[in-house]
Amino acid sequence: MSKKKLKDFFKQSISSHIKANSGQDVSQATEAEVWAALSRAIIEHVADNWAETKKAYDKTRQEHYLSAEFLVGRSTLNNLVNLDIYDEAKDALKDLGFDLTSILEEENDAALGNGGLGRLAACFMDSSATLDMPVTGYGILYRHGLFKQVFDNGYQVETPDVWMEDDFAPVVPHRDEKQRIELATGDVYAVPYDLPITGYHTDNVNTLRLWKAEPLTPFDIHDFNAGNFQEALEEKNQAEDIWRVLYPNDTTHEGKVLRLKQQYFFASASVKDIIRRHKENHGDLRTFAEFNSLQLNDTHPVIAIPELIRLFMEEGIEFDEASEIAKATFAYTNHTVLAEALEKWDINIVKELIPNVYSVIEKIDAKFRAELAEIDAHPGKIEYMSMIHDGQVHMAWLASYVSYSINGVAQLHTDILRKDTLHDWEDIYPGKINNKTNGVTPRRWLRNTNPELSALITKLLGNEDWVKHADKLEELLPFADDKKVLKQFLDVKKIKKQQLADMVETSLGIKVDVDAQFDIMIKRLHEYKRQLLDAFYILDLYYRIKENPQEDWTPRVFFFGAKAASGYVRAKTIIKFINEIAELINNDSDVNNIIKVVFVENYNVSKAEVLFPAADLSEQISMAGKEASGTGNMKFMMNGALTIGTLDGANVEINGQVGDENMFLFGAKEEEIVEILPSYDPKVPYEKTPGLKRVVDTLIDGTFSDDNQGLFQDLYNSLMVGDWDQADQYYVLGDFASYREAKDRAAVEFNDKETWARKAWINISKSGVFSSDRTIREYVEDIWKIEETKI
Ligand code: 8GP
Repeated sequence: MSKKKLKDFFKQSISSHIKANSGQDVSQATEAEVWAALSRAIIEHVADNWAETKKAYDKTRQEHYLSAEFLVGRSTLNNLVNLDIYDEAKDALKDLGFDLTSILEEENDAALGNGGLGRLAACFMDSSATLDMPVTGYGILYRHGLFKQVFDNGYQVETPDVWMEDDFAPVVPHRDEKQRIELATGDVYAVPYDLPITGYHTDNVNTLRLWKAEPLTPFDIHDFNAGNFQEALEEKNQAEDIWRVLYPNDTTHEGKVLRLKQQYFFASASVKDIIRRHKENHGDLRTFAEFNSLQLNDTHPVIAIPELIRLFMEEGIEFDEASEIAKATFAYTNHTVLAEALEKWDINIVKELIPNVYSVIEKIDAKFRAELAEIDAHPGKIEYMSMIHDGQVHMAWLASYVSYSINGVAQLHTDILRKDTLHDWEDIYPGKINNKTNGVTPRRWLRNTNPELSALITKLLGNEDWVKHADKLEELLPFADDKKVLKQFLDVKKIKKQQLADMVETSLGIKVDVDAQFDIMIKRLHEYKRQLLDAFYILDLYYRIKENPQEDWTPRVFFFGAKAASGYVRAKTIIKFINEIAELINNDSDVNNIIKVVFVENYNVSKAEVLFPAADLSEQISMAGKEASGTGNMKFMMNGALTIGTLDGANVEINGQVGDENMFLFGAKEEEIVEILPSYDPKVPYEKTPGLKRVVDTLIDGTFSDDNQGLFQDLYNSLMVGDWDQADQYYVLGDFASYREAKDRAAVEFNDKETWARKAWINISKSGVFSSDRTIREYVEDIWKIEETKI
């Protein structure tokens, strides 16, 4: 289509969508209505290709990516750039009297995820579409996402995230493909809503299929007519609870049941949908594994395994054959070695909610035990590894047994899975565990969030090929010695810092100096990630500045963004502690012209898109061995920030790319931690490290107030009281001295702008390997065995 035709198409389409939806002329429309109409126009624009892509994929072997989370964020800008129709849409809107940039601001983040695992799934969708790979995502359309975080007197308060009203314009329902889901508490329908996933400069349009639960009958008319209005709606409310929020608090029994219900709901709906498509296209169920592979993104969708077997048995296939098909179908990704994240369900909960599925799990368990007995495995080992023991169903073990592939998400993490978390599986099934180091999409995380840097890169490389072939970024390396280029890079960085500064001033009323070093820590709040280590550093720096105001301090702004799980009290206490420190520092005129602390409220994808490009220093400071990979570390690197980090997760691989001299490494290594912890006494660093005692004591000496709730005392105790496996489990005090040295050095080095820019530039040049296109190619070749299917 010519440019002119495209523009006319958008004008016409947007106007008629507005008319159809509101009965009004476009000139009367609100910006939100225009955004919705633009979303529908994009769907109209891709509709034929989308249908054709589905048809093409149904003829071939395909991958189905099951995930409880897809942290998509906004889609519109991404779609306009991918489809190469940005300018035409912009001109069309201009003619209609609207400004595209402000229309795009109307889009709420699709809040369908929580953290790394969810954002990874979204990057994988983008890369699969871009590479024309037959991959479909399956998840839940959470009505209110995770939660919206607000700060009240520095405390995190969770409120519902009203990100979608009754309707969300970018998704399309397919009521004709709804599935009935069998639950002991009452059956429900799963209705699919499809989000088109466009790829960069390709005609293929992939699908993210999100399920919504509906009651079988909208309300009970007899109850209603009898005046029992509450009862009349009970079934409807129960169904709506299923898709109400992501990760409902599971500290109560009801919460646990609801979580399992959600998992079964979307796993069952997805498996039924995949079986339906297979039957329609290939007829014979016995060829299922030839044409389909299902990737289980962590343990949340693992209940799909017994469900698939159960459905095959309903179709007349014997258990043994059905389970062999399952073994050739499923692959499992592990995202964490933290014990609490390897899900287990009380047998009674599973038995009561999905009895028919439970009896299949029992069969799988018996088969596994028999297979292990056959090879003379030690009985104790069999007991430990079996899916059902200790009154619980062990989802990670179920996944590890049945899946044909188990993968970790960075080399170090995979090594730990092999030697530790899953070492029994490694012994019995050597070769099953493999590594797929994570990646991030350079479309969203560089091209679209940092158009200024992208323009510079494109100018230097002569074309935009790098957006699809990120390895080409390496050709930027020679410019590391080009002073003019480094100057241009610093100019871009300043623009991005100004944009963040503006956002912070508007939303929080805090003014920050864009010449200061922007030091940013954005990720979920967890003790192992050690936001507390950063907080202690900042507080110690504050006291040092107070004592020595005349010293030549580098101006710095410390940014945080993090949500804590609603039931994770200690994580919430750390948020309060950081907010207290921010209050103290930002209001102290002795220091607030040198340092400031900004805790960005309700950190989400859209805010991340402003934060990553503005960073000078990227905080990746988890206790070694705990962070499976990290993906924020890659986004920072791509945008020219230097990493301060431990040798953990993918930091190890970043270090492999840029070398020690282009990042700030500190802290105990994983193999050292293993040695140190058994005899570790946190009181030693507490007493010996200059400045440390003073900052740790602020938790109990009244410097800060938690309104007498004992929260800070508990945090203090977690560091200082108990044996080695209790006190300071995450080695915060142990690594403090080394962290302080590294961070002080990063502050001093920042003053040499050109050397700093050179290092940042090397980071950008070396970041290509962390494109999720590379990761997806590895999944495709080693696990999925699917082929490029271009329409
Ligand atoms: C995260 C890991 O913590 C992170 O290191 C990794 O980069 C990311 O997964 C993608 O692989 N893990 C999770 O998000 C996670 O375990 N979430 C569960 C709580 C749901």
